[in-house]
Amino acid sequence: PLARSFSMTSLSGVLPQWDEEDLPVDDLLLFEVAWEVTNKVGGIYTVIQTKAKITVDEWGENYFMMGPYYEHNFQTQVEACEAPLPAIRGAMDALISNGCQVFFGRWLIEGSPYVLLFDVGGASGNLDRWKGDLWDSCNIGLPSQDHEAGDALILGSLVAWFFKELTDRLGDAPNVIAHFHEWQAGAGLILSRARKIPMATVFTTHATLLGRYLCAGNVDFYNNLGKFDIDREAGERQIYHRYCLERAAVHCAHVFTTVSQITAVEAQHILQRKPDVITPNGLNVKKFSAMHEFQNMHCSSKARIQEFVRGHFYGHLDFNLEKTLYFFIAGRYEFSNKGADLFLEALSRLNYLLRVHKEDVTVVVFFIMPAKTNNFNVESLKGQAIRKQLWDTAQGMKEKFGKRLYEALLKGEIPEMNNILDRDDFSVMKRAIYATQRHTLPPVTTHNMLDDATDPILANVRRIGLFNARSDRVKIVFHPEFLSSTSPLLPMDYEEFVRGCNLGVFPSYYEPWGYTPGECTVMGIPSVTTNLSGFGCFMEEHVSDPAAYGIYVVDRRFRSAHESCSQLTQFMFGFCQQSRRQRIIQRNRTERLSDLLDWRFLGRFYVHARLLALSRAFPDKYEMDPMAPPKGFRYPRPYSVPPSPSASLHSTPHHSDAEDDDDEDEPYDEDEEAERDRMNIKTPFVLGGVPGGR
Ligand code: G6P
Ligand code: 1S3
Repeated sequence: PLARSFSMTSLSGVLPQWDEEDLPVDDLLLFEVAWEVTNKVGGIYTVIQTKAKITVDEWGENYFMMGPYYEHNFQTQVEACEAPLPAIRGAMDALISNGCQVFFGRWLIEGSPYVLLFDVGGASGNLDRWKGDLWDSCNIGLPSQDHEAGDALILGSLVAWFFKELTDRLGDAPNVIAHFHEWQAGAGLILSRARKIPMATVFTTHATLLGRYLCAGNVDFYNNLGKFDIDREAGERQIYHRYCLERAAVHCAHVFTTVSQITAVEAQHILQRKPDVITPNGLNVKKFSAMHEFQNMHCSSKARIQEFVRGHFYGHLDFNLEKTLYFFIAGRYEFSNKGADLFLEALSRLNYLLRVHKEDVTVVVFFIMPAKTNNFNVESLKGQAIRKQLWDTAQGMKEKFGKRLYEALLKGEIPEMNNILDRDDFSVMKRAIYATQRHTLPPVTTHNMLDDATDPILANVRRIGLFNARSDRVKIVFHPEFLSSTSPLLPMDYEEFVRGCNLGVFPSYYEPWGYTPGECTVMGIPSVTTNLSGFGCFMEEHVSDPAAYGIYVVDRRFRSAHESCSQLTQFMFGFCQQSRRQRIIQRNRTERLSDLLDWRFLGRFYVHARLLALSRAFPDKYEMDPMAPPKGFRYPRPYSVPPSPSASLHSTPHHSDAEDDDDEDEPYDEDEEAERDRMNIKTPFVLGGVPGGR
């Protein structure tokens, strides 16, 4: 019986209905194992955490996450409780009575999933014995100096032990599905399979170990995928044992999945197995009741970024903030893997183009990538202090002015405007203005960098000469620390900052998925991505004309570095030439793609993988046509975009001159267009692409 039926429909209506068979979840238990459960390290945490809600909606009390126990994480994120099933309690007790610590509770995130956490440190006394067990079962040896691999083995041994105890107690029903993420969880899968534990297994890789290493070096990775001697490459990088764990886990799993098409190609070569299913990463998308709420939020967040800019560029504010655009790149500081190299080169070209075309647009570009620092630098702090002082001076004058005006009005007089402020007031104001004089250029970085001379961003800024000179139309702010709402410089959290920007630029070279452009999309902020990132490939596959929706995909796979850089420059230059009204229209379109990135839509690929694993592990009980993955889908081109590119600027929300009115401030209500797109109706009247254009 399909006890708990699960609906993945009812999104925008554009996305297809899902008619795949539901899983009989009441007869099953689902476990997901990952090093990042309650333990934030990187992107896998985002996957696990955002997916929890829909998985709990589907599986209810039959869903459990497993990961390492850290006291601090447990105390701050987990509410301890007793496991609901006697078999789980029994399996836990078996481990506990042998001196291992296992903790159970509800993870306090949306969906409140159950978590089972294993104390890796407390079980480290068993490491040598468990290394022997691993060797006996699959001939993989771990060197003593690799503590991370050692910890992964301890977690894996505890997990496999737990599954043995559990399935012994459960007998034939309910059946267990165990889904393992990334190589750190791989040992649990290898040992479970070696011990023939009766359960359906799925393994998902979020990046291959060797792929990441090779790309970070100076290697033409994608053109040589089939040519690497992978064993030797892994050995030379001293990751042979980790690579063996990863590859063994991939081959042991009933179903192997990865997060994108591009990583599937990589996995096929580097791990020597073609993924059975692509499981793209989604987000837990929240819709506002008012459709344009996100536009208002852009406006208020942008105002806060403008405040920072007023301080940072004090004395150099000769550019119009109303015509200033904010671009940013953010993420872990992997200079070339995340495409910061290409971005800087393209910014240098953009600066040139804006100058020679005498554009009045200024672009302030933020690099939010953590590096080693010794706190904020004096010049940046001083900038904010001066801005604050000017603000306080203005407020003080406003008070005085208002009081005197009020007194005069009470007497029935119109005051003499020239006398309403006295000489002292003017002195105070002049002093405040003198304080804004500076003899240095506004700093490129906000912090004292420890590796200033060798830092790759700074070294490249020096090479291209983007020092925030008055004549530069592209200004650089390198913030080498993740953002925080308590910062004295830029007191905003990441989400608020993204909302206030105009364009996220993520020209990655190695990016199995890449959450950053997806996060921009669901907030209605356009972004640049590449066809070497999982997200970029996904958008190209599922959206006709992604650029019309504010997703610019740079071709880094089939073009030379120089050509990719030119393309990125053109995307950014084209973006700078849009009017405010066009940007508003484009943001509306971008935001409409969020349904596509919602777990309520993308969760179906996980369901498919689980069903496939069940049909392979228990073929007598579960049947499935292994050749029938969830149906493909393509988001239609916005109908308001004219069919011929001649009528419009390529890759912009195609427009007419008539609406190139920069002062046009009110958000263009695109509801009507959105509705037409939903209903697949052609726009009845289109003047230059925008319905109702004047
Ligand atoms: C939102 C607001 C508008 C504001 C605009 C700024 O759409 O609703 O009031 O003018 O943002 O857009 P911009 O692209 O110039 O940052
Ligand atoms: C990986 O994390 P990363 O930033 O090291 O996994 C993420 C989640 O699947 C993915 O978004 C990212 O591209 C990978 O690289």
